[in-house]
Amino acid sequence: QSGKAALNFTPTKEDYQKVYNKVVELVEDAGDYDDGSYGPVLVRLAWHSSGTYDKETKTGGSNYATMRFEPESTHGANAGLNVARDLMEKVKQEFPWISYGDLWTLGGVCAIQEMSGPKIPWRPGRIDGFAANATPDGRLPDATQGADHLRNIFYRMGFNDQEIVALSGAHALGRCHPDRSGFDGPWTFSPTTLTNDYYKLLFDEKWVWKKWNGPKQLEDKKTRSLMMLPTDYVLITDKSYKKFARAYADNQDLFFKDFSAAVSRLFELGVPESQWVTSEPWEMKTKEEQEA
Ligand code: DDH
Repeated sequence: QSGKAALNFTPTKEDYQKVYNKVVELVEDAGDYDDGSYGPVLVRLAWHSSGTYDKETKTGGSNYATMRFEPESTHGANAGLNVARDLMEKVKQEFPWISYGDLWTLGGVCAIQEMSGPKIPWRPGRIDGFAANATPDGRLPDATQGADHLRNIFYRMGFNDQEIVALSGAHALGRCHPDRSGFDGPWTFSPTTLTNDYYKLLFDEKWVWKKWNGPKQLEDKKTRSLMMLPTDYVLITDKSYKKFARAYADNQDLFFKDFSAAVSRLFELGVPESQWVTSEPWEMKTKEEQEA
């Protein structure tokens, strides 16, 4: 269907900017969802649609948007992402020519930029795949595990330790939901604004195991209102991760620069070079820039 649309319509950067603006509008219209925004869950959708990539077999990644299909849509790690997919479906109705992979990753870019994050260079070219392209369960990180597990998962995507730490800073955004992951609570006091607070809090607060019936997670001793997953906490216990976490805690500009580069690459995983419509990724304009 999208192939047919592509025959008589070649979208330009301005057309994609319209899609971006529609996402902004829908997020605004949606009102006070969760901590006040659908932004975080849109970032998570873009990440989970990309983070299935395996560089050895060149399978997974954002190209085919296979999370539309069962069983990938019902994988434990994707619990709750139907909320984000349903919101993006409203965008798709207005812009039927865009592929789901482009739509979801652009939604993530939009959410990060509009939540005060850095520009995330992005380009279109993903195509809709089939259920047969879906990846097996277990490719996304398991929050109950440790440093080695993180390396296994992210090295498989082609990332190094520095990039693992930079990407994890996305947890400045959003929260854990007991009915989705089983974990509970936000990582920072400003879950709809991207900052380097995630790293600062890791170092500055005293983290203790939460006493509850849920899965093992940490809480800050002072307010008991913030949380860290076991996989977050290893960023300051593992020697290699720790030096990057320290650098990001001390310098938000450095975090933004490295986060932007790593996320841009993350969202492109699994897309063959020949599919890109431009060799240079674009910087989409924020709502604020367009109003200026
Ligand atoms: Fe994450 N993440 N994530 N995460 N993530 C959760 C929520 C959010 C892990 C586990 C969880 C990244 C890395 C990891 C976001 C972005 C990113 C939740 C809670 C769990 C559990 C889900 C729920 O209950 O609703 C683990 C483990 C890792 C890891 O090992 C590194 C990365 C790389 C990103 C990224 O975007 C680059 C965001 C945003 C959320 C908040 C979602 C929401 O609805 O709010």
